[in-house]
Amino acid sequence: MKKKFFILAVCLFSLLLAAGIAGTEERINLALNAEVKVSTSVEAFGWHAVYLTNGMREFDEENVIRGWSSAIRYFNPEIARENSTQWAKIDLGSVHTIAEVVLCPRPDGSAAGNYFPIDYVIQTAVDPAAWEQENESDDHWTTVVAVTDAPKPEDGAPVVHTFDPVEARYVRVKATNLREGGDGFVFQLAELEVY
Ligand SMILES: [Ca+2]
Repeated sequence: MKKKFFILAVCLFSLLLAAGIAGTEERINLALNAEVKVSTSVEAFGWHAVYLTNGMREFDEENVIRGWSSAIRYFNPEIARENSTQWAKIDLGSVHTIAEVVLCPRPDGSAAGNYFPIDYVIQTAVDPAAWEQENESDDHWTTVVAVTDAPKPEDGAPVVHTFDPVEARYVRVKATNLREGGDGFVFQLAELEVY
């Protein structure tokens, strides 16, 4: 009886140890539920700025939770009919050392990858002035990733950007060349993650 108890205890301990090791390997998305500010936003049809950091890379079953979309032709033809600069920035809440930003395009069927930008930069900042600033200016921001001629991610798979570790509280994705579609020149992301 004592032996059985001992074996049981060893098994239980091993399980806890394994769970502990698995737990330490789990990466934490620092952007999860982070506050979001954007250049323009649809705020309808399942596209809301807050969905950029809601932890969902996929749309929900009813398509009412999608992600963030900049202005579309239906609501703002004066913006969407021309190629423009559109951005989203998030507040991590405190300064963290980060080295990776994941951009998740829309993942839905034949629309997967639509409105993923062609030219864009990923920028970081620690100065609250970067957060308060309402325009697209690069003041207060440091560019850590610059992409030109990005292919359309047809499979809707997340696009991972790694860079040398940097101290950051704020992260901005600024697109300077948008992909055109039926809704005009638009920037859409299902999710933004930071590690
Ligand atoms: Ca999302």
